Amino acid sequence: MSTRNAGVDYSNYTEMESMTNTNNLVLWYQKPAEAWTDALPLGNGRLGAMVFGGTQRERIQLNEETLWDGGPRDTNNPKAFAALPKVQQLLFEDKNEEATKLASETMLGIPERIKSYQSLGDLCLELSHEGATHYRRQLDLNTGIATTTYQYGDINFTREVFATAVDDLIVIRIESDTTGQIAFDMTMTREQDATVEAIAANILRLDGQCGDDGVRFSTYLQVNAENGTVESTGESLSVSGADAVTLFLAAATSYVTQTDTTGIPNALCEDYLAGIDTKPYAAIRADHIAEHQALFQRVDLDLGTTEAENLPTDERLNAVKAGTSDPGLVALYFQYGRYLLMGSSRPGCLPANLQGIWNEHMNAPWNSDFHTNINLQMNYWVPEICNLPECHTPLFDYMDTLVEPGNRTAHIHYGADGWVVHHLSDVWGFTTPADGIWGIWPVGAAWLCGHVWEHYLFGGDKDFLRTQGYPLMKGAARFILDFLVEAPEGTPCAGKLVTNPSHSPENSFLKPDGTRSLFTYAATMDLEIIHELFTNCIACIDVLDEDAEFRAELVTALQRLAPLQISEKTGRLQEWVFDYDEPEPGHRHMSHMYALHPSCQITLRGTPELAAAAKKSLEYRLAHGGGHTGWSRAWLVNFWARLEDAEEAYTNLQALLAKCTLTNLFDTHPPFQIDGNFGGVSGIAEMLLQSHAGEIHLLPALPKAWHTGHVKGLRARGGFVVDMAWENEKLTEVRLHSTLGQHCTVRPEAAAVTCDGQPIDTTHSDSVITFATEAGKTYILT
Ligand code: FUC
Repeated sequence: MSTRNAGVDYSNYTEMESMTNTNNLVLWYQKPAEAWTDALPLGNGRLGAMVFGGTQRERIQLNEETLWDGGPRDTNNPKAFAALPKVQQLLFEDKNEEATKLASETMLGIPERIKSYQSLGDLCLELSHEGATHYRRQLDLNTGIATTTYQYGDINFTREVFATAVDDLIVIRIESDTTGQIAFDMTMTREQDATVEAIAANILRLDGQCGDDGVRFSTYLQVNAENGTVESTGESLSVSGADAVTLFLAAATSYVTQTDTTGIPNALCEDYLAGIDTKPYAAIRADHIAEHQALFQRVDLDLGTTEAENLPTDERLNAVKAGTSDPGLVALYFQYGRYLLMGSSRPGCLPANLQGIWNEHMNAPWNSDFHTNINLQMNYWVPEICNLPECHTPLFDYMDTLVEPGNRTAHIHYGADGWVVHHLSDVWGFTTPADGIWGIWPVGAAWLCGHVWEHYLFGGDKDFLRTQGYPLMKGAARFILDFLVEAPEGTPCAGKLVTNPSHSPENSFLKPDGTRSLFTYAATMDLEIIHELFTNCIACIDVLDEDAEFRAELVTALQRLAPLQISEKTGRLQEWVFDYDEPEPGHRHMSHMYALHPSCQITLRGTPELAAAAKKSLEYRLAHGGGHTGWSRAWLVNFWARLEDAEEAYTNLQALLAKCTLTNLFDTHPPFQIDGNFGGVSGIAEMLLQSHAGEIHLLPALPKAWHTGHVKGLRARGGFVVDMAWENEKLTEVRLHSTLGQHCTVRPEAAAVTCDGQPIDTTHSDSVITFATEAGKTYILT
């Protein structure tokens, strides 16, 4: 006997879901995923899942963010400090090759490689619905639910999967429109280091340990069937004759902190599952949606629509690859990036790594680690402007964990106080130089500290600054103060303070004698990062009104820091201390342009000559094939947005979609690397709103393709939330909500400002308008 519409009543939340449920918030496809990068990602910050949506066999690949190979170890090189003066001398004497040799032998971490973040394993459902029709799978960004629907025989099946942060589980629900028709087998697998067994008629457990003494981990799969039966057969479970089935997946590892791996994975999983039997599926789902939407729905973006909107996502992407413009796909990509950050970086969790949280490998590309010479930072260009500031906090908590090991490395490698991080790290507190000579890049912590200050500029949280932010910044600055040395006579910046040793991340130069090197002193990016850090520290000290002595030390050092240089030969911003030729003029890193973005030492109106030089550098990079990796292309969008060149920004964004984006809209380096997604989102936001130069600039780089649209909920520095609409490239509506009561300067100049229906006093100059605001009030600009 069959009953149509069996299963739960969804009437409670259809209204909530339908609010913004357009095709520009849904990724959808007409066939199951074949490759892992076709599958759809789910995440709650701690757990990740990639849903393939198969009908014969469903694969859901799983991650738990702390499942890292390796363990805590002392990787400091005891020879480093003794070698430092000699290496510095050789570099100052222009003997780069000798310096490279000596530093390679003495200054790298022991060992110099870190271990990988690993997959937790796969959940496999053997559904045996071969030949299913009316197939569709989708990821609704507005609910954070992946849904697969199809018909098999004359029965309609629906499968929903989500990763709930409320119950900290991955939940899978299978329904059909006919009672008693759900039957499948299921198991869990892992390529290595794990065993699977049924520990109850409806519970399957996967247990394992990385290597002999690494992290222990566990995954529980609990199956609750409505009617029908569930049986265990050793390493798998079988359901038959059910009306609907809910699967709960709990996972945990023994990782507690860098030095504590005493967690008990089984007990943790049992805790996650405790009580779930008594919570109805509808309530679990509704709680998940409410929690998800509280973050996700803060920003609404409409860049205009085309007919492409009705196409499946892969076809839309293919159309863009073929050269068409699809503003709706850009809006989808933007919201997807916000969704990915929510999925991989929730408060209390680890930060988003090179793949966010989604990794199917045991030995992932670049170990799916935390690269700090652009990649980790790029991940965090999103949270402030895109209204997810709490998703920024995992980065700060992670930085806290690097302070102690970073102190030791500062001391052992450089005889310095404070904390240092080089170009990559892991969850075990790795702070020494890694991989090769390019790993001797001691400004990783200094760069990360820019995020701390940005978090304050956008949100104004002084407690954060006092208790967590400033101590991080001060420690990083302390290291740099100790590390800086005076450049000797005979060098281009004699008498100035410089870094030595130094790199312009991963890029090499040609010396006049024809030799090639990476290793130098005073690379431009170092000077820019340090300028930024010291300036921010001084501002921070002024806000907190403490540490006058340290402030004085910073002011003196800042005055003595070697300046940026414009090449006399080429007019470009110089990347190194000498005006070297470049063997790879299209190199993916564009480090010396850090001052243009993410920093704002170079601005169009504030430093026009440097901005012109940066533009030349950019054009030169691009003319030689720059932007060939996903993150590199994404950075270009941000640079052009800062230069207010809307069409160049747009061209590079199109290239990001066309050349560096996979079927599931993951960015590809290649291979998949999530930084490009986040860099792309940041670029889109920077095209619509900037606030780095002491003013809120509305639509600074709006391309013709987005001539009519609106955005709601972007954040600007100074504690403002911005809603605006435009038509034919002209603003038609602007609302600024002030959360901190700061003064506000807006470009372009508005004619008048009202608040609560009353006109507000304003001053006008140089195409900007300035007015005072009150916290909690909204201002309408006309
Ligand atoms: C940096 C880049 C590479 C890659 C790696 C993870 O080292 O130079 O292109 O993105 O990080």
